Amino acid sequence: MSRLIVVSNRVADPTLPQSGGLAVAVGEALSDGNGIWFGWNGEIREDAEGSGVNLERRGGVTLATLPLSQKEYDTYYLGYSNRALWPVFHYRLDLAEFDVAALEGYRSVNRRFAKSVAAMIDNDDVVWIHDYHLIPLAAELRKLGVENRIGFFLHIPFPPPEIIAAVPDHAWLFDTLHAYDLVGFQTDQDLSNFKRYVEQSSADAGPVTHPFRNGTRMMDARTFPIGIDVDSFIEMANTPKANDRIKRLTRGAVRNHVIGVERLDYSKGLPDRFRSFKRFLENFPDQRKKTVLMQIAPPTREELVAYAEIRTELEQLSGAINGEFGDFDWTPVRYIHRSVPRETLAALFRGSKVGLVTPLRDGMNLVAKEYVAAQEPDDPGVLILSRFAGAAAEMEEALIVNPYDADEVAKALHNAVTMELDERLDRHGKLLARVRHSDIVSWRRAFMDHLRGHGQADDAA
Ligand code: GDG
Repeated sequence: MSRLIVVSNRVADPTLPQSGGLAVAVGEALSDGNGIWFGWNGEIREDAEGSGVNLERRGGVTLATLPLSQKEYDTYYLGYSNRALWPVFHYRLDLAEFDVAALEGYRSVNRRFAKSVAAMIDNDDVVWIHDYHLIPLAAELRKLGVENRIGFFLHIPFPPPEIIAAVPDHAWLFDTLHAYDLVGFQTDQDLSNFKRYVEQSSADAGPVTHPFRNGTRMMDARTFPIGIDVDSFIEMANTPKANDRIKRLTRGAVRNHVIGVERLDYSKGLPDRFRSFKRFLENFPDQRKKTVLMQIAPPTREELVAYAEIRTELEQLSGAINGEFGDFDWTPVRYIHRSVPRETLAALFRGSKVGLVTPLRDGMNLVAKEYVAAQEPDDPGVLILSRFAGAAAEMEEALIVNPYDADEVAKALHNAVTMELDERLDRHGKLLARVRHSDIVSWRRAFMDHLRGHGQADDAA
């Protein structure tokens, strides 16, 4: 039987609470099949480069993992993936650092992953590779003679070619995408940026046709907006324990709980969000003691300077807002720099009148979808969503804002906390229908159908 082999940078134990969107999505995508999830186990070991693949069975999934050496971690993971590609793909050339040794580490880990994956593949297996850490993996697999169907999904945005032009060796990197049978993006905008890039980099080949041609192989590129497991999230938000948490959250004088949840990453726009919340307190003094912003921001990539800086900035901002506006009986910003269990998140979403999701740039943003799913259908809260999240392309009944414009976000906050029930019901009903329509199952099915070659010809993106 044809198996699905998923490859991603990090393999997480699907039975433990995780905090990465990819981990959540892939764990759910594999749990109903005989799939294998291959990738790094999160360990750094000096003998890593000589070590074999460790196989174990967890929650219906076979995990095939290997460690990285310190040098691999520093170059492939921190250096190229997260100091160069992550900022560039999030339109932040100002934060990108390019380094030849980092690029070499990136290439060599992709080669090492390819050797291990090639050794596991049977003829009719299908391989699904995830995210920016592993762009050249299919090209490395092809070099080893792997002819299986291989797909790639980019979880983060694909920037315009004018931004990519600043990346040294970008032609090498993006040419390797042509080794895939299928390349998936979150939104039509990402796909169109990719098409423009291909067009501009093959100027003499004429306008790009769809699918893209590469020697004898045809690469198809399409949009597959990722979603969540809606029912399991609803269930999590409605347990007796969740009800108890919601009671504890909402028993004081504060009426308007505003919730934000994301890894502490500069792409998520947290300092701008705090400034917008401050503007809301300034512009709408009557809402002051009624409103609290709870921001949960677990640490991520702490070794990188840009992440240490944003942590300091947020601590200063939350302290300054609480110092200026807070009172003996009211703390306007509750900032939690720790990961919290998923069930607690679901309860906090349901107990909060406003979901404030304002990234400066985001591939999709699953938190926006989780917030909508968690709401009480008879008395739902309001989602405020950045126009720069991929999710904004679908979720048009949210209050869509420009996260750089503090006055606009402050106004949306006021609109949200004062919105009448009829309008909240109407918006929420439509949003929930959308979140259900493009959920995690439809995302995986659409991608796998296209990858296996059974996709609909007429739904080309
Ligand atoms: C990438 C792309 C794309 C957050 N804090 C905690 C926690 N989380 C969970 C959320 C959500 C997930 O992590 C985050 O997913 P996002 O989609 O919001 O963002 P990224 O991690 O940046 O994910 C993104 C995604 O991939 C999927 O393609 O949507 O654009 O950047 O599920 O609830 N979970 C727990 N504790 C926390 O403190 N348990």
